[in-house]
Amino acid sequence: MSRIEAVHARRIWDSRGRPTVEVDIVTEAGARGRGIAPAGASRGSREAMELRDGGAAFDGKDVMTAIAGIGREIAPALSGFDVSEQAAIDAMLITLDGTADKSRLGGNALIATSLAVLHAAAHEAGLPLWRYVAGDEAVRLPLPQIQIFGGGAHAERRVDVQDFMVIATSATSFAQALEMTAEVYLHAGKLMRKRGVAQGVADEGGWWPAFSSNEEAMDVLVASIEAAGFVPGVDVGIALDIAASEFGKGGQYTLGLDNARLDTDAMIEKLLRWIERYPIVSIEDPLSEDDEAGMIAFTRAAGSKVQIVGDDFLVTNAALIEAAASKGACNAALIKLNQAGTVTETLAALRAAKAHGYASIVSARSGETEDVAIVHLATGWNAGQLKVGSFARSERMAKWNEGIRIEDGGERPAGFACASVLARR
Ligand code: 2PG
Ligand code: MG
Repeated sequence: MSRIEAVHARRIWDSRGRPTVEVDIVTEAGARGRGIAPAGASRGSREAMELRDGGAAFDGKDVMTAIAGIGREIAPALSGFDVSEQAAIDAMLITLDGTADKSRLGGNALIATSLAVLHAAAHEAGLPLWRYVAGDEAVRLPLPQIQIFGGGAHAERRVDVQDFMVIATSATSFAQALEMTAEVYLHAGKLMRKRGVAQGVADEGGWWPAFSSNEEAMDVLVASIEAAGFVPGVDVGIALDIAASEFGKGGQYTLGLDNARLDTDAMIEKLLRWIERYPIVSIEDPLSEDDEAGMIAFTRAAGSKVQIVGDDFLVTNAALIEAAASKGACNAALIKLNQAGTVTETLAALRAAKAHGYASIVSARSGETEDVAIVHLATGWNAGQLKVGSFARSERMAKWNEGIRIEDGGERPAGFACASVLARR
């Protein structure tokens, strides 16, 4: 493969209308790659730091400093590297930044650059991204987790739980999983209008949930699955992202809707009652990022029944995943590129998850763009599962639709990751 010849960064806008970083790379052979940084709203405190300008403009969220850093430092440092040397390039980026949390050049600058390099390499190889990263490995399209209601930080805390999602557990193809979810999403909207609680959509395209309790949301979700003609828990299961770090700290959880203040044990009791009552197959961040003891206790109590996913708790960090595995906290890891900050570190986290028998779910952020790289990576890295938000709004649909194209394309993956990929132990 050939060397990197040109690097150019610009400011574009994400799905919330906020500035973000885009990087274009051109190789000597003329191959092109483009990387775009997504942005989270409910962020783990140990994630790679975004570099934002501060000040009055765009609520302090401008990224011109990050973009200047790419032009001034990253572009010259990249010249001379062969575009296929992803690991060496990422190691150089980490050293160049020089901070533990990537705060000097910015995790947003680094991930956009790292992804642009990967795309350019795939382009130069003449392969779709998923096939390029898969190499000779037989890989499968991921099982989707799709949001029906958005809550928490994505809907002004209208309900405590952040993501009420479904997983089409009886689907035998990616396209069929989407068809089934489309019916559930449609019927959920109808049921909400009938109850007079329809208020548009939240940040990731899920219905904005004007419910009076978290349980009401799950009751309506079960009714929506039935109205769509499916058997809850057989054809379609519920996946929740509690995003508990948003309302819990130091072993205390404040649930606004239920008007309750719970300690770790009471929070676990509540979640276990939900698991008994509803067809839940996966729960993400059930306890806050600082509640390791709670996470271990909950995994012990529920890990044989449901998938327990660490997001803020594991922040796509191989060392944190290894430490959690040694203590029995969680049985699955969410994998977000911008939490890690480079492609190589993201892949290391995914490999650590697999090595410890954890399931892995490649995930988008609440602030997204038209970029569809994560669908290719979830497929090519054989992650097993994919979460990109709801079944509406084009920054989400672009990704689901790309999965359909991969499944339908000439050079197909070996199949579809069915419900057996869901972790239980
Ligand atoms: C999450 C994501 C996606 P955010 O918590 O898993 O739902 O949200 O990007 O805001 O962290
Ligand atoms: Mg989460």
